Amino acid sequence: MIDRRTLLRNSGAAIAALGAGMAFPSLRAFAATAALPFDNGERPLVKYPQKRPMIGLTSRPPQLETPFSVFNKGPITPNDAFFVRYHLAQVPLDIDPDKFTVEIKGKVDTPVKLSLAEIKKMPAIDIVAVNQCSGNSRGFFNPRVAGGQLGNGAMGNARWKGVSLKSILDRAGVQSGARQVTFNGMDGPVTDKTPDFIKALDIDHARDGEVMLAYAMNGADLPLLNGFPLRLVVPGYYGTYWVKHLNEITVIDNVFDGFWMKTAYRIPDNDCNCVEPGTAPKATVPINRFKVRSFITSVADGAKLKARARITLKGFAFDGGKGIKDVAVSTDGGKTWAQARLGKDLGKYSFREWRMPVRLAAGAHELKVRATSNGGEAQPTEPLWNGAGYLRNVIETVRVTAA
Ligand SMILES: Nc1nc2c(c(=O)[nH]1)N[C@H]1C(S)=C(S)[C@@H](COP(=O)(O)O)O[C@H]1N2
Ligand SMILES: [Mo]
Repeated sequence: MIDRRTLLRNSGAAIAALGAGMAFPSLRAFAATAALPFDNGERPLVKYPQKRPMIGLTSRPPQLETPFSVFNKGPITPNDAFFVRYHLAQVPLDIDPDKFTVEIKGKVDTPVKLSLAEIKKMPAIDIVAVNQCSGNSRGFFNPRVAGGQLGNGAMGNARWKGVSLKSILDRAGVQSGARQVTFNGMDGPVTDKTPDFIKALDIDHARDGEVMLAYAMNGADLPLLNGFPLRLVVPGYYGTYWVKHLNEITVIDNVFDGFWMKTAYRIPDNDCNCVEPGTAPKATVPINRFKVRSFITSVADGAKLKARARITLKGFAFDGGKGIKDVAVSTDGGKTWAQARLGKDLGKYSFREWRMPVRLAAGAHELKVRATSNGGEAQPTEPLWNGAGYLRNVIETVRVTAA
């Protein structure tokens, strides 16, 4: 086994090489490409430290998508297949877990700097939760929008272990008048024209007992590119809040007005969080909880299946934290629907598997899947549009032929 220090040192060197514009050592060995099903969807399959070959979107900073076939293997996304998203090119490469500290400051009675060892001594919680980028599936937007043209692979589901943010805040003692908490990680911009990546949560949300500082993912240390050694986990909320390499937590008595809250990651402030394509919203709010979604993972678009054979369709659904009430499947383009059987419940923030046996007559079929949450939220039949390409959750369609 490679020890962690060697692994990290190697990871650092490999990523530094990329940053310097040099070819990544194993890149040549993975000359394969993947094709996402929209215009200009050809992507290289790239190999990064602690990751299997992933769909590469950018290399500076690294942005990697999970190959969709991974999601058919089970409801937990393996660490080496988990997607990666960064905004700023200065990714921290040399993190010594023995020297790492996270500072809690601002409107608190006792500002503290906690080491990883101290955090690991506190009572641990664990929770299975989906992390999904706001722009997951942006490449399917029509009309197209600016931003990373992602397929459906900027999401993943993991068991996170760490300490609740509440216990950390209690330890420092939140003062009266506190309104929000801000989160900053060790990565930074290359030039000071780019604003540092800092996110904020309302104080009540921060103290709900579920928002956590995670140091483990699926029973192992966080991979370097997923926030080693400590990241924020905000169950049910889009990935933008899940600050990686978290080392600075500040309690404030106002509403944070940094770029990544005030200007970026905002959605139309109306019932559908959508606008007429090509128009701008009147008012916006910070992006927040996941919209309900569901996918078919067992058959790919364009698949050829055996006519009249018993085939078990399979996939998963998730939402922003009410949990999945039911999943319905159509094999006739949405004319008729049947209930799928739900798999094991891993918690209200997790992927929920579903399966349904079908027999398809010879010919072309449009398979559709539609989830409803325990809160009554359903997926739209037509895609909703917003200028940032966020929140996609239209009912998915997979076209197959049976012969
Ligand atoms: N420090 C830091 N944390 C970050 C980001 C970042 O750029 N820097 N990006 C956020 C966004 S937008 C997403 S979608 C998630 C992605 O988490 P992952 O890379 O572990 O999949 O990280 C979030 N946390
Ligand atoms: Mo994101």
